[in-house]
Amino acid sequence: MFGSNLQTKREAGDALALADRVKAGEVRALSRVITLLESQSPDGIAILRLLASDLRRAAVIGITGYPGAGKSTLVAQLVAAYRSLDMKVGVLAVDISSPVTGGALLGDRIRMQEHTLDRGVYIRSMATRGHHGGLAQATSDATLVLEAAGYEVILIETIGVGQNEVDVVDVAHTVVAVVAPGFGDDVQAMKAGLLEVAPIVVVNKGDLAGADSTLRDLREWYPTVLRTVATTGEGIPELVAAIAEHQRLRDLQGSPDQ
Ligand SMILES: Nc1nc2c(ncn2[C@@H]2O[C@H](COP(=O)(O)OP(=O)(O)OP(=O)(O)O)[C@@H](O)[C@H]2O)c(=O)[nH]1
Ligand SMILES: [Mg+2]
Repeated sequence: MFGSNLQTKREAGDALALADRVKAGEVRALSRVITLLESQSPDGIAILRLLASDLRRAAVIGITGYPGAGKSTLVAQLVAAYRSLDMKVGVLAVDISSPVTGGALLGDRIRMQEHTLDRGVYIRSMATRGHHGGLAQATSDATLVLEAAGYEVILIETIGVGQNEVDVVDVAHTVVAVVAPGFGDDVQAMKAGLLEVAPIVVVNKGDLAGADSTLRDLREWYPTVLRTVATTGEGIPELVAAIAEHQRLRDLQGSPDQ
């Protein structure tokens, strides 16, 4: 019995040490804690409790939309934009292995590569292992860990099909729905789901034919519809401004959940 008490004490000490390292912004510690939380380990949950007492306020932004719409490219641009404002940025890429575009994880890595040497940027793929609900929990937990580690902006990329869109809405303060021109029926389907919950709609690939008619169509339905070209950065300052405006209004309303 004495032995088990000692072990419990040591474990508590380990948890405390790990929590302190996260608070100090140590990347290896925060990666370790996110991994613990992904596997729903009791240690991870204990550490999360220690961190929760010391939260700073990060802007949590969900970037969601159909496979291949340009979400990762857009996220890389947003990372650059927030870094130029000298903010520490965390990226959580959820459900990145889309069956449609295939090998997207590698693609994400390549597009994000320019940021991986930047100490002010943390990029993490979240493993979902197929169970719905676990995704929301692990992503929400990881967001808290990043917040405790001093990240000021947290971008969550997720594919907005099926139930996932509900997940990102639960976690993010601002959701940006990304569509690309020529998605036709998909855009119609999104109107009934994703677009309804996203205060900001982005028509990315604004350089492609059909962008104008997609913009016109969506502007009849939604107040904030922006055109971007993620590959060149066109429209990114306007998107950053729209996100800031949404967060400002949200803060004014004093949303009860954060
Ligand atoms: N022409 C054009 N191509 C773009 C634009 N943005 C992204 N792309 C291209 O579209 C492809 C998909 O981009 P991603 O950023 O991987 O799209 P994604 O939505 O993250 O894809 P998944 O993660 O697989 O859902 C890539 O080949 C990009 O280079 C754009 O504004 N214009
Ligand atoms: Mg992607």
